[in-house]
Amino acid sequence: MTTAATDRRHMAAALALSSRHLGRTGANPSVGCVLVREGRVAGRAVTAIGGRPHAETLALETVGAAAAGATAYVTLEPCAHSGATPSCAQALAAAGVARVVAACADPDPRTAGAGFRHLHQAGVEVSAPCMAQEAERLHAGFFSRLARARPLVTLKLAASLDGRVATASGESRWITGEDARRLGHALRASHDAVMVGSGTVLADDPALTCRLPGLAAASPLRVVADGALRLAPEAVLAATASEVESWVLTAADAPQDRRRQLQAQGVTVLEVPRGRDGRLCPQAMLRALAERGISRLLVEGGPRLATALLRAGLVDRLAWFAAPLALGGDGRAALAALGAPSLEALPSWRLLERMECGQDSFALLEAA
Ligand code: AOF
Ligand code: ZN
Repeated sequence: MTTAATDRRHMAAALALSSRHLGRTGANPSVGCVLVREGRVAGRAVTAIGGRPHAETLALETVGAAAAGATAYVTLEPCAHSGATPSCAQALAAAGVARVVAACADPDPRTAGAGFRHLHQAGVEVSAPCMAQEAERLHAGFFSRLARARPLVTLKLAASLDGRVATASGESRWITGEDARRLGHALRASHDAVMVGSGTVLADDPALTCRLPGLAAASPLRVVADGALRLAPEAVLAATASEVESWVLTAADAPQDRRRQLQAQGVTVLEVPRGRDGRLCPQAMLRALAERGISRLLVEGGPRLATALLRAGLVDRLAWFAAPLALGGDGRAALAALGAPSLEALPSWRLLERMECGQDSFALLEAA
């Protein structure tokens, strides 16, 4: 096998590892690291849950002295900043790693090339990029937060074949089946936060947690976009705020007594300016989340919030479940008017993944 092919094989393993802790490493990207010595995998690790320790530190710990002469495959440039512990670039060099293959550079200003420079100066051979496109997809949330000051936004929709989410009377449980719901919960686990509009909270009183066996701790933080602060203290999201974090994005003119009541229950209330249409400004909502470390945001509806984000061009990915059911024109549409004057004016989507999910079908698309 050529060096390039071997590098890709090990990098693919590092990328797979990195995907395991997506949405669980706080403001830190989930990085994968594979240590290879004499053609054999000697150790591997992914950034710890919560974001620390970093992947390289953990992988080096698993191999001890055997790191000498090894090649490290990392999905991101090793960090260059040291604090309580040495930087990953320092740690790799100090352990005697001979070569580092990195998928892509780290845009964090504390690293941004300094990790590579340090390795180089320490006599470690550096090869990068390697499978950069795949790595950029995995680290897209982290990159988005740093470069655009907003999280990567994935809009999840579960609709009938004709794009309806409820009957005319509002009945929506359950349009998609058990398998689709399980995948929906796995999606939650791989995101830092899940957001809904206040209409959805009033209609469904959702918990928005991950209820897959063994993955309850992977539940994302919950966010409600709620300009008028309609979230009732009795709502599940408010009542369980001490167990799983709940944040409410609201306007400065929201009722003070309701705000105090929710805060007393442990709900974090954040103020966001209104846009010209009187609704919470979508850009400002995302900025507020990014400022607090949210890199991967899953939006679960309802139609108003989904439409506002789409109209503002703020949806990066669509996670679309389609159920084998037609609800007809009197059913409630998944999306409200997008106001596009022509087909060309609408965003187009590139298919990343498609799969069957019991009776339903699932497609993951990214903005083209
Ligand atoms: C690595 N390996 O596994 C990760 C890295 O807050 P700190 O000190 O943990 O630093 C966070 C930064 O470290 C983050 O912004 C990103 O640049 C880098 N993440 N680096 O070498 C890792 N997760
Ligand atoms: Zn590091």
